Amino acid sequence: MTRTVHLIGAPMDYGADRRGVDMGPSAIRYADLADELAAAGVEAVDAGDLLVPRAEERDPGDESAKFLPEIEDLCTRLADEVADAIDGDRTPLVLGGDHAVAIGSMAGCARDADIGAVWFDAHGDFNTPETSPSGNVHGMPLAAALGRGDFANMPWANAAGLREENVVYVGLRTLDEAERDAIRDSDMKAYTMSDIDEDGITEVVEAALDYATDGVDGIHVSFDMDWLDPHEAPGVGTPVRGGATYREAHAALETVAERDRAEDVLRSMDIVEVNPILDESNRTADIAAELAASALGKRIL
Ligand code: HAR
Ligand code: MN
Ligand code: MN
Ligand code: MN
Repeated sequence: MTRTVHLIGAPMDYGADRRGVDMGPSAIRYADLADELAAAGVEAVDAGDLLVPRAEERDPGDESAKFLPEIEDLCTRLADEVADAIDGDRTPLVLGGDHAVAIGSMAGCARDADIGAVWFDAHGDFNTPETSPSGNVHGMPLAAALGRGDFANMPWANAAGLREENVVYVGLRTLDEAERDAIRDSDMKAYTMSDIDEDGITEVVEAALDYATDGVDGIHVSFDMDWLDPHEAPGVGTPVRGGATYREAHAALETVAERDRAEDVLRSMDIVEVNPILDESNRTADIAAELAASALGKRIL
């Protein structure tokens, strides 16, 4: 049966310091996303963008987690739409926006199911309002989903069926100190860039998928474009050198697609942190569109 992809734009930048990621959904659509998805053999239904009031009209509020009420509002709506799409046998593909949108994606994905998550990111995104050095919520989505720290009292942010032992990082390369300790003490699995150097991307992603899919109904794939090396994908707000190559990124998501073909594991996905203002000729958005297609089954031959 042909897969139906339910596209949702989440043009939100409340979670990041630098403006611009709110233009991510437009840039990714402009990068021929529809053609890429057609080439992947899926049917795509574009549900348009969620409405997001401009950050300038709002007060950042509490410095320890800026714009949290605004993020709650957006993520609550996003979670409902993701859950409804999955109910209707569609695969939500959320276009960010900063990574805080993943709080909504995961809450929706995990509403009536046990899920795992595969987190492609330079960063750990495991700060809490207590540990965050910046107060930027895009550095916190996994802690929010798992109900860590202050997030324990925020049911809207928690992904009910997300099991910590099924959360896997791929290609980490920078962590804040408290974040590192929290990840070490957790039941999550973390593969760093060094693991990719040693074992190769395909082996690492295969192992990540084994963890993420173990005993659950399906997985959410969260893809932060800053996982790629900044030479490949310059249009991101918080670049970190030493990232994945273009080929590694495709190989990673082709490996996800292959597992999905065999075991039907992919419930939802988001692609986040594309910042067109910092990009070169929409290159990062272009790659984002291509990577979505790889994850959803596009093959060369
Ligand atoms: N760890 C830092 C913080 O919490 C930086 C967060 C980074 N940004 C992201 N997340 N793009 O993946 O402030
Ligand atoms: Mn991130
Ligand atoms: Mn990141
Ligand atoms: Mn292209």
